[in-house]
Amino acid sequence: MLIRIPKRWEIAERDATPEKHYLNRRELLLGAGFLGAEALASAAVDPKGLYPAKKNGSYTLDRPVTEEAAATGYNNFYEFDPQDKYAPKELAQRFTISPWQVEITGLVDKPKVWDIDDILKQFPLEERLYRFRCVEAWSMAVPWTGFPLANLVKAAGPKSDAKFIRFTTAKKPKEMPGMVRTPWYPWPYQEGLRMDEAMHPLAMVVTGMYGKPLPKQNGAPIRIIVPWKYGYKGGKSIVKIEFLKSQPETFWHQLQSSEYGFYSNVNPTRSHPRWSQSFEKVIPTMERRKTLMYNGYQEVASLYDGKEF
Ligand SMILES: Nc1nc2c(c(=O)[nH]1)N[C@H]1C(S)=C(S)[C@@H](COP(=O)(O)O)O[C@H]1N2
Ligand SMILES: [Mo]
Repeated sequence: MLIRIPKRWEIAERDATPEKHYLNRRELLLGAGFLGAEALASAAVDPKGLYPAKKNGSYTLDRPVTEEAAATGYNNFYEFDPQDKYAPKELAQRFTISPWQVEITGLVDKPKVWDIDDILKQFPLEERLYRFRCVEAWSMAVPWTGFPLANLVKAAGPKSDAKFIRFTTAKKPKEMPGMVRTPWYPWPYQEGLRMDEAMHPLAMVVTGMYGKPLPKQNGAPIRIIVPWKYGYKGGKSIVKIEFLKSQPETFWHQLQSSEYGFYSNVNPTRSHPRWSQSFEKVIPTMERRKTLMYNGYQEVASLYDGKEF
């Protein structure tokens, strides 16, 4: 197995944690029996023939679509590996995603525990091309398959005092070796949006990419994508969606509140305390590009006053 030393630009969100907490990965992998996971890697299955979904031509790119192998082979999914972006692809393969349920709860008229199959039956899928920008400054462009988050919100019937939404992601330590290695992290990974952000037509519930069901390392079977925000706002492998009165605490904000705000809109003029955000590096070539305000999705500007963090 290749143990890779991250390049400088890859040193990232995880720096919130002192390096001494990291145990020797190889020892842990051996101990936990994770070597050989590669052999278990399997292609996503699509028994209902939902993919590829109809393309929505309104979403166009100013750059080429990222090669599928790069977008599905270079991941941030700390539950599987908090250090090595090439590792989740293998380590996530033994993660079980069937059966899968998503609980809708909190300030709603229609609380419900959805089975993933019923979500896929209820909400018509479409494909959209979106830019994607990680706070660490790498970026890509991906054909996501899913549906507007607003459709799920409307189906839940939010009460008038529901002002925020919290997304909770899977916590299955037996299948998530990175989570076991980092007990000091505030698991499960949680994220949140303000209600008007969640209702914006760009905010998406994603169940597939590249015309196929989501690979496990990209957040199967269901994740969120908010293309005008840094990538960490889009929780992977969602199990609960809660409607709340007040702004929820989030994973990265809890770890390092001075670096990761609740809003986290892509903004080239607001540097991260440890690096500039004015440029990005496009995976896999690491070609340098200027970062765009709101990642180029200017239509969201009216939701903000420009000072949000
Ligand atoms: N549950 C969970 N969701 C997560 C993360 C994570 O570690 N755990 N990482 C986030 C970060 S930092 C990014 S950049 C994106 C990466 O998504 P991708 O691997 O599909 O590109 O997922 C986000 N969602
Ligand atoms: Mo990220």
